[in-house]
Amino acid sequence: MSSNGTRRIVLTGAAGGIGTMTRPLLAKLYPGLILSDKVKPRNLLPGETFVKADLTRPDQVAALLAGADSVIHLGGFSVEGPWKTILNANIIGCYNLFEAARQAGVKRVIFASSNHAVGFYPRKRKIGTDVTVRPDSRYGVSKAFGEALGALYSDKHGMTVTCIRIGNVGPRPLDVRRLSIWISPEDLVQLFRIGLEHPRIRYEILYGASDNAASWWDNSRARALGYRPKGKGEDHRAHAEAEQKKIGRDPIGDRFQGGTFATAEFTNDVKRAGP
Ligand code: 15L
Repeated sequence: MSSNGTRRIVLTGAAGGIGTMTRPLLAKLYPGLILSDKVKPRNLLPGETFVKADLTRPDQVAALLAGADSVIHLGGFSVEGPWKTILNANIIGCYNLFEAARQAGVKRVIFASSNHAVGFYPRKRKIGTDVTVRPDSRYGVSKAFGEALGALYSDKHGMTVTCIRIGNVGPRPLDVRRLSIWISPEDLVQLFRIGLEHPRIRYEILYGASDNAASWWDNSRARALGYRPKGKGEDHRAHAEAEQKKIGRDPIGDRFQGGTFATAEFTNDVKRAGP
C-alpha cells in the first residue's frame, strides 16, 4: 500500500504485446498502475507511471519494487530465442523479480507463464494443470522454471503466486491451433484480477484461455476461483480456418499443442516425442 492508501501494483513488460493490450483495461480497475519495461510504452494513460528497469539488473528491479504490494510479471523474452537471451531475460530476470519481490515484502505475484511449458502434449489429449511439464522450447523451459520459482516463493516465503499458462492473446484466434488456446484481453484481465484479489490463493497454475469449445485444457481450477470467460474461440472459426489455409500443414507441429515451437530445431522421430 502506498501512503495514500491505494495499492501499488507493478506491471513488468508493459511495452510488450500483452502489456499494451491489457493496460487500458487494468487502468480502469487499478488506477495508479506502475508500468515498467526497458523502453517507455507509448501513450501513457492518466494515472500511469513509468519506471524503467532492466530485469537482469537486481538493483533496478529492487528500486522498481520498493513499496509495491503486487506485481504482474509479463516481462522477459516472449518467444523462442538463443540460450543466452532466454537465460538472461527469463531465467535470471525472473529470479531477480521474485527475489526483489520477497525483499520488498510484495504480497502477490502473477507470473505470465505460457502454453509452451506443456507444448509437447499431443493435441489429442486434454490436460489439467497438474501434469508434468513438457516444454517445447528453451522458452517453454524458462516458463516451467518461473512456475517452479513461484512455488518456492509461495511455500517458503508465503507469497501469493498465480501462474497463468497463457495461450495466445488477441482480438481473435489467428489460426486453427489458436482456436484451442486463444484468450481475449478482457478474459486475461479477469484472471489477473483473480490473482490480485482472490482471498484463498496460495499458489495456483491456471490456463489463460477463453471459453474455447476446442480447448485442450481442463481449466476447472480457474472456474472454481470465479473465472467466467466471455470470449468464445468458435465465434471466429471461419476466420481461423481461412488463415490456416494460408499456412498449410506441419507434420510435426500439427500434432502437438505448442505447434511451431515444437517443430523448431526438431531432430527426433515424431512418434517418440511427447508423452
Ligand atoms: C507464447 O507464449 C508467446 O509469447 C506468443 O508470442 C505466442 O507465440 C503464443 O505463445 C502462442 O503459442 O501462440
